[in-house]
Amino acid sequence: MNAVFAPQREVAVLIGLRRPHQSRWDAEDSLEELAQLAISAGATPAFRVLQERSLPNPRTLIGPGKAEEVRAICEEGVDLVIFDDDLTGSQQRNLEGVLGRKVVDRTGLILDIFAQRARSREGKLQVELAQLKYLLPRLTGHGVELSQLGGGIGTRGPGETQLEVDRRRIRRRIVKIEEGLEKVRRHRALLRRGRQKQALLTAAFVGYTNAGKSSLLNALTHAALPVADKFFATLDPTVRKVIVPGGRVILLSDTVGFIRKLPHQLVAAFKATLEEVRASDFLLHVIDISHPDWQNQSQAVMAVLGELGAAAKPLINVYNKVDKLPHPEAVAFLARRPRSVVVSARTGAGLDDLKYAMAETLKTVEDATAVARDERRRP
Ligand SMILES: Nc1nc2c(ncn2[C@@H]2O[C@H](COP(=O)(O)OP(=O)(O)OP(=O)(O)O)[C@@H](O)[C@H]2O)c(=O)[nH]1
Ligand SMILES: [Mg+2]
Repeated sequence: MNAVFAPQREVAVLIGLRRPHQSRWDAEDSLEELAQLAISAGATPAFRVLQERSLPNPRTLIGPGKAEEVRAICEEGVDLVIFDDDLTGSQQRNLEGVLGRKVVDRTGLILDIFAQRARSREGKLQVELAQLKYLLPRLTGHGVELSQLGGGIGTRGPGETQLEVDRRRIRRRIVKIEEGLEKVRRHRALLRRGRQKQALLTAAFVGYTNAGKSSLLNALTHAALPVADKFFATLDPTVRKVIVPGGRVILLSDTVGFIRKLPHQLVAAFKATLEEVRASDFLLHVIDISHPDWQNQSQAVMAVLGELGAAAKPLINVYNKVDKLPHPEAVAFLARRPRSVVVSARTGAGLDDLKYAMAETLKTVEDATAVARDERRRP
């Protein structure tokens, strides 16, 4: 690519709050993850600020002294200020006033990444829906306070009447998108019914973003799905066939990854996509065992599965990226846990074990279905 046309990466300062109950480690991990998100969105996280506070400041989240400190940092060529905590509409506006820079929060950042990645019509509609739902409560007019300031720079903007018009327009658009997505959902349900008629069982990959779900699907099925060392590389679901020991075919579906504090607007908007997870016969939970925070990541995934009503599904823990560990033997104990395999999508290690585990799970799923059927038939 010609460097002249390469888009300039925005320089960002990241800001986190550490609550008294939170360990420094926790707060720093969360800020580190925010940095990964910022990079995935195309920004350069150049500065980090962590403030210890028991209660967030209602006006600006961080205290006025800290805000002054951040304002000084902004002079160092910063374009963008990213908060790890969610901001209300008025906090965001107050902060933009104080700092003189664009301000976004974690949810806004994640929504931005999704908007950049969405390719399919369905993906784009879902992201737009989440963005509008995020925007709606944040659309507050300057109203009285600013009209008292007498106009001029910074006071121009939508007045209350314009805002009401905007709000109504947004609500209409939300209804329209929801109708469109309902059609997508019905179409997907039809496809699923077709698969059920052919008695094909399905397993869905779930896992933290960047855990290696798409890489594993590629390794198991010789597909060529895009993979990337970025958060949320995959948004649209894909289905591929795999043959497991015993000769049975399983349909594997890959989908969007999860993250801690996954915006609820996104979970709700991605209902059509995430239905693949809910409707699958069992789950393959991919865990990046080389990540220092894998246990918390795995818990975050289970929490989202709970939100989706899929926590009780049969599940295989797939501990991935074992090739990255300096002492792979140290995690051999994980493979001895029930329904757990240790693998590497990169080297292919453990993939046969994974296929065996799938064949076994398939048997238990079918047995359970047969029992349920017999019970229904019993007079
Ligand atoms: N060393 C190593 N790297 C891996 C392995 N599996 C995946 N990766 C790398 O991890 C990064 C993420 O892989 P993806 O397959 O895109 O992960 P994903 O879970 O699909 O991520 P999202 O779609 O973004 O949620 C890529 O850079 C992969 O090359 C592995 O077994 N070993
Ligand atoms: Mg992926």
